Amino acid sequence: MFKKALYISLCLLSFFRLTTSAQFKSDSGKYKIRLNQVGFYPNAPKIVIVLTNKKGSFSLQTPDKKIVFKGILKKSIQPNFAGQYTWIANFSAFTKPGKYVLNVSGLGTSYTFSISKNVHQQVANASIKAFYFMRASTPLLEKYAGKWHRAMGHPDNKVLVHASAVSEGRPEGTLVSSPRGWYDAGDYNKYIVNSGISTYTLLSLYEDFPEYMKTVKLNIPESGNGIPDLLNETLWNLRWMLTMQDSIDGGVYHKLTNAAFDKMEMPDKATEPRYVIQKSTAATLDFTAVMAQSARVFRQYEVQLPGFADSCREAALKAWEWAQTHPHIIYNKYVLNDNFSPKITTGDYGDGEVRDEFIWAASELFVTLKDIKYVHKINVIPDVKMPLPSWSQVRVLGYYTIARNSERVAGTGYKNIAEIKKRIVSYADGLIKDASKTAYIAVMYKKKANFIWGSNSVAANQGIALIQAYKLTGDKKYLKYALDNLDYILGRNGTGYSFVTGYGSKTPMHPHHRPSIADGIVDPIPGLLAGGANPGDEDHVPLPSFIPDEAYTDNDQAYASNEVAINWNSPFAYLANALEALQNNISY
Ligand code: G3I
Ligand code: 9MR
Repeated sequence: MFKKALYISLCLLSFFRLTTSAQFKSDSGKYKIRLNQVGFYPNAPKIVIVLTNKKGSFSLQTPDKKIVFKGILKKSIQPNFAGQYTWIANFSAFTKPGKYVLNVSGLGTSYTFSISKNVHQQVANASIKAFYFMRASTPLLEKYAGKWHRAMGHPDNKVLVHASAVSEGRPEGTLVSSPRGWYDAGDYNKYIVNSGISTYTLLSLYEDFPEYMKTVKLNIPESGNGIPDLLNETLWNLRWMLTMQDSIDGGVYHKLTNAAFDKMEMPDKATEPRYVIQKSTAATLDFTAVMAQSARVFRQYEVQLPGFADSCREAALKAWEWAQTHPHIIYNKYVLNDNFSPKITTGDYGDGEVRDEFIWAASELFVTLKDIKYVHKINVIPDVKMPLPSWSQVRVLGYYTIARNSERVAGTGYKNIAEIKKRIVSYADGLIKDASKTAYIAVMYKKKANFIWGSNSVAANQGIALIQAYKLTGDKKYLKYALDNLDYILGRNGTGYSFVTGYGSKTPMHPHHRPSIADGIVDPIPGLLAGGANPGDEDHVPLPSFIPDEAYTDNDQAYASNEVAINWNSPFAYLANALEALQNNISY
């Protein structure tokens, strides 16, 4: 009842809010002019959304107020989710590099932004470097981490086997060593299911753009060792994932966590006992997929990493065998906590439907081993659906793998390759249909249902789908739509925030991220993508609006809209880096 009253009053509030916002009251231009706060490529589209209710003109100006371009605002074809039309400033035809502001007559002036080549390079690099900041079991040294250097947290070399995880040779309380890995998110726990899609997405960035990714230098401890830094960073998590497999039976623990979430303290202060918890089919299959992919990717680095690709292949095969004999072991916290102690209340990543995990794992094994038996065993195309990838929905990850490696498997006789490619392209066609009619000219704006917990990863994963379609067809139109979603994340959205810490003029300062909260440093750790607008309000922190695309608050308690997570940063890293790599192919 209370929530409903709150909802109605917040809706009313947001209706009258076109002219005011506490968050931006100092300058209405900065609040009402919604743009990619980082900037634009010289020859790419340059679209800015203006929140006003009347027609008017705009000008592009240098910081010293010299007008370099003039235009007329155009009304959006569709209203936004609050029912209001937006006005569009399009200055794509202006291509001269420099620093600029956009002025809208009667409204004010935007933040300063750049037009330049490589305009997203820094934020793209930071989106990968962010994973270094998420490393468990190592100190972050000042020469790599700057002012965010910190002591080692979570050595994880004495982890307890939880009662839910006992097996032959590993009774309850057995100590296992499971160091390294990335912290999942704002919490300090490590979850195989979420590591699966996150690691895959970074490895896919390498598989799709190897030459570009070889040029990306991140200043991490391994830099300069002959392996691209993206892969170096990914190895930190892969080596942890390998320890999560029970070497006797091949099954993989669902997660390595405390019994309960830590306090808001630095990693080295968080010393509660850690457990490996219950093997699950989803974790074991996600592990299979990532290890099969790793075996393929790291085969090229045999000299630097002797035996690593073989270890990954063996681990993948053993995990796959376990999943054949345990095809439906589901992680369910209620069942687990009814039967075992201590009770485990950390993140679930529970997924009751594992058919998609079988498809993904089989696809990776098929491509790596060039052995058709894996995809013949299961129904790879069970229906017409093309669900957007997320931690719980991984089917299409397998399709991407088959499509991007179609030459590698050409000789296997597999009949579905053309069909899989066709589906990816028609899925992308569905995404872009009418996207330019939306109030913010972006695929992300087509459906209210996109605004869920981690909505920014929806925008980024849509971007990946569009880039896959570009790679399959060579049609540059898909890149423009992918760039729209990048613009969305970097500020052309209903909140006016660039959602990446440290990149843009108005960025999250209070993410739900324990080190950023506890380190006493004003600036949060850079390069982290906040979850984004989510009217679900599962954390019950008051939101400024329940309109789907406005439902965001920069509050460190707001884990449903302002947490950070590896499975959100990784598709963002893919999107930002892929567009950097492809920038010369984007034109307005
Ligand atoms: O998919 C449904 C959608 O169909 C429905 O319309 C919508 C309406 O509520 O809900 C959608 O599901 C939501 C799902 O997130 C979307 O991904 C669930 O309600 C929501 O509970 C679920 O939240 C998950 C959350 O954990 C709670 O379990 C997030 O996906 C997941 O990213 C998040 O992960 C946490 C870890 O548990 C712990 N570490 C931090 C991490 C990030 O917050
Ligand atoms: O910090 C936790 C975050 O990582 C999770 O996404 C979130 C939902 O599971 O839970 C957070 O922890 C909160 C817990 O659920 C309830 N008590 C307060 C904790 C910190 O805000």
